[in-house]
Amino acid sequence: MSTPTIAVTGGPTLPQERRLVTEVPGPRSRELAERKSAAVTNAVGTMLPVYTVAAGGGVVVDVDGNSLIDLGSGIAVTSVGNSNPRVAAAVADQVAAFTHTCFMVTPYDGYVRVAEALNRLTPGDHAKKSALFNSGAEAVENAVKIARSATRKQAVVAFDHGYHGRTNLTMALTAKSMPYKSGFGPFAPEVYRAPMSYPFRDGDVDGPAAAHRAIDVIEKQVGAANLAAVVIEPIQGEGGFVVPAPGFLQAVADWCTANGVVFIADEVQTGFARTGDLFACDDEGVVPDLIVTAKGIAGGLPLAAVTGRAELMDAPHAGGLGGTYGGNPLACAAALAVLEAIEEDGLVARARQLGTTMLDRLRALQADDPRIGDVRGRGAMVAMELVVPGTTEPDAALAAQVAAACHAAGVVVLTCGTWGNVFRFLPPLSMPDHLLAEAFDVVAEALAATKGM
Ligand code: PLZ
Repeated sequence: MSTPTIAVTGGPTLPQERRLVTEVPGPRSRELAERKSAAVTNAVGTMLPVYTVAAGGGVVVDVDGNSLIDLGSGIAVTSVGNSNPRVAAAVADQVAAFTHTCFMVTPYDGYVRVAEALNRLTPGDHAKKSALFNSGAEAVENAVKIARSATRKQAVVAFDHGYHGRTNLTMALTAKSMPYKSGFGPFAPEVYRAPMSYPFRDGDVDGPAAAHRAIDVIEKQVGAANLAAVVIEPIQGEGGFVVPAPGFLQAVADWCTANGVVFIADEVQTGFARTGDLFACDDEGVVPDLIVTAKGIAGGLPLAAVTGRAELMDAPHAGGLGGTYGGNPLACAAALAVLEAIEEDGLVARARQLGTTMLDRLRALQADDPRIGDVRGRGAMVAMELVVPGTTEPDAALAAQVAAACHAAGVVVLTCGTWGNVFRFLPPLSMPDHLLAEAFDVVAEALAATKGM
């Protein structure tokens, strides 16, 4: 039987197959892991220490020659596929032309074109402007700077289970202490937390009621008069792929509009076709004042953006925003190629298809496995929450055990969630059907193997 292959420009042609030639991790990876632990701070962890030499389509190939199925996309980054040929070619051309000038010194049109594209594609048809940065956290920080500058107010509200980054302000915005915050304080002041809509754990509280609950906390504990911005992930990522109940986001956004508060959607993880729309806010037609994007925007090159209402974006003084590398020409070239790939390869529709396949599969598993408390997600951003049967008590140990079994069998899976008990699936949108099916066979076997243990 012939194995489908994918041509990776400038790189190898990668057979689209799961192939294990050693244990995982193999001897070469283990040797590199030893060097890593001598040379790299232990504070930077590695989830699955197989050292990568190539990746593309739906696979990651390691130094030992193992080919693993990728259900993580480097945490929702390589949505168009790793080393997507279009992206690889665009970046190669740009490297040959020039690698950096600093947009604040002598600018270039790649930056402007990315800004134009974001202004056009993000939710809402009002006048928009953009600014480019390097990482999700940096962009979230800048969105808050813009909101504070525009409103002349200081307080910021984030939500339970929220994740926004690891810099000082974004640590403050992030909910979970370990591993993100513990021991790293003091944190930025004027950050407050409101309750999220979390249908699996919320009983009968519907979207509008959950919004009412959050708004009540905000009004009583912060006050709209002091509040510059509300920052929210329309589907939470690190916090557990929490999809708020319908109506929640819109009600919070409406309250912000009525109260002179900037509604900031953090679409760092959900953006660029991942959820089966170009942006997760599109699903319910929610129009944020500012939208923060990163990850999937540039196929793995570091790029992030804040896009929003022109009058808000222009509020800070001239020269008030920037950075040496923000909107680097290589990253901009990659982003333009990513947008082309999303459109021409029909990746929004592909995300929906992958999502349907994954949800069907997980729901079938759930039907006779009470440890799968909840199956949820949208598009190619799907999760199962593992619990003690018949309860909502998180079972993180089971999640870790099943993940380890998947890794050993050559499938890259990630966990997440406040309690570490959520199994998340983020395949590249270039994932072929046969590999997705095989990966879920592995997940099913790993779950079955732990039954009754
Ligand atoms: N906002 C919604 O998901 C990054 C973090 C992994 P950076 N999520 C992955 C880790 O353990 O560090 C993320 C996100 C949302 C902001 C960020 C931050 O983006 O590019 O990692 O800074």
